[in-house]
Amino acid sequence: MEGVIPIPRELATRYRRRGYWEDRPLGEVFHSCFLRFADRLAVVDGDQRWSFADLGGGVERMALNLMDLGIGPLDRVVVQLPNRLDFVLLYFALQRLGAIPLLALPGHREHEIAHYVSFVGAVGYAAPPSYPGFDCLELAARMVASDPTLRLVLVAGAAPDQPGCVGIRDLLVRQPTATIDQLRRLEVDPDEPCVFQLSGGTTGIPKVIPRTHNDYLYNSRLIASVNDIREGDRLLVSAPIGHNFPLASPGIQGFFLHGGTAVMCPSPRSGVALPLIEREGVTHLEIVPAMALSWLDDGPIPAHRLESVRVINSGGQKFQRETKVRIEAAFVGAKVQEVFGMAEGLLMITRLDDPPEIRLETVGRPICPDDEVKLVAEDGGEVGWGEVGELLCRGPYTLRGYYRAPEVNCRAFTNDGFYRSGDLLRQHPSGNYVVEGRKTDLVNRGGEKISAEEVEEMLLTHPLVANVACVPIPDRILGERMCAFVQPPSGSAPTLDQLTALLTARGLARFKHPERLVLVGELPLSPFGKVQKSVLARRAAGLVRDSKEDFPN
Ligand code: AMP
Ligand code: DBH
Repeated sequence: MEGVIPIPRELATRYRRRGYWEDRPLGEVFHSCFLRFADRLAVVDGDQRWSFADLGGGVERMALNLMDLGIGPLDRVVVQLPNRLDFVLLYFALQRLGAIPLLALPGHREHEIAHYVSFVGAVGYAAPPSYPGFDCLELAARMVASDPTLRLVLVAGAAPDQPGCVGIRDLLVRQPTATIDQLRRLEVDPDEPCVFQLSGGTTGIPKVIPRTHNDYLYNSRLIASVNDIREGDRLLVSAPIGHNFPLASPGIQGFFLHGGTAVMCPSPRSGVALPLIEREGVTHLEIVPAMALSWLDDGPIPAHRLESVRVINSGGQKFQRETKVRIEAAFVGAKVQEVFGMAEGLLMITRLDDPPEIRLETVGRPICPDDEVKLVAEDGGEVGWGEVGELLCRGPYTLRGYYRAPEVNCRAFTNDGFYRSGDLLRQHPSGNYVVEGRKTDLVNRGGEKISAEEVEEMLLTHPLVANVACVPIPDRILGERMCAFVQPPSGSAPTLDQLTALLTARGLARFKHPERLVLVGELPLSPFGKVQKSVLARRAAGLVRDSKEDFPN
């Protein structure tokens, strides 16, 4: 497909020979999976409980009806659905057709959605009628009127009376004219994209990541193989379902490959998630640190019966060791298994049988022997063992370029096709990796570079800090100083002196101490749930502009 950079032939041949790439379209693989596990429970969504047989039937009916609506191989559909059964049905129906869902998140708004629709030339947009403060149907109507390619609006629930709108559930009820034979005859090339994922992007609009059938299936098989998924296991889908983590790493794809159940959780709040874990006997969680911290702060977790949980996959952002220890204490019998993942591809993961110290301290290591990982210094040369460097990666499920982004790609990839992640890692004596921060997550205080994460990690141990993010605040003399945005636990708040006392007691160099404290009710989170430092950095800059005096020394 134009705009997609393929993996070079000699590597592709190797990945096929070694069995990583199966050359089967995702839709076909999951179709067999639904047949194979027919009697097992596939999806729980509120009171609805669908077996794999139900799901397989629903997906097929939906695919046929979408075919009637003119959707076929390589057609793009922007999908912005919440964690409900509708997503699962539509996602796998689009896979059956070889169409390409672009997975937007519920938190995206007109700015992003309208851009994605035109950028990828989408023919369809799938959404609920609205999200809080955002009328999806109204935007859809405007986009249909102005966008030359967009012609189909798929609405969660029943169809509203609006041109071009079809209810997603109507696609289960209608009698299709397309036949299963026609569906089987569709030509779906497993080297073409099966989904467009989005990069987290801290600046600008997230970039579009093409993932092929071959690489995306392998991604899920690979990580599911070390996730201890047993018959009858249940995954709580609490982060936005279209994101690479809950969708594919291992997520619902990995669970379905093993005949496991996906329990749809409509909100990551503890008041919703914990009772659902108890009611459904959930065995696996996939959480981001902000979620864990808010559950711990809401406490008391032991009030619920949560002993069904065995594996807590955490990822997305640095998960502090202390938080892992606290969350394991709250979920008695469960182990935190960290995933260092990216929608761009590479996955590292701790192994459940790694010694506890290594499991708590590191983000694991790659799984595939052909994941090529390098840590490099500024000059591009590899750093010495144990030293911190930028993570570059390449492999059978890592992208070679963002979709239609030649200029970005020149910067984001090396000449030999390694993705420059911007993450700073070092290798632990065990061979696992430790995340030290991001290249851009530094405060430059008069030339001294301070890693924000190093300071945050210490501050998080203070009892009056529920969550924290440190960002640069502009300074006339030093260029930048560090400003700590602290979310205190309910009912009390720390002072800067108290925090400084902790850092002094822990022996942290004086120049690394934050020099300004801002208390916030909640840290701003990205649509996926990561703390958005770019928003805080802008706020910090605003604080300086607004103050009459120079920033105090
Ligand atoms: P994205 O490009 O939005 O998929 O985000 C991927 C990025 O999230 C990685 O490059 C890391 O910066 C960050 N990330 C993901 N998992 C972890 C983790 N377990 N620990 C620290 N950072 C992580
Ligand atoms: O942050 C991520 O993008 C991420 C985190 C954990 C991810 O893509 C994943 C696991 O697959």
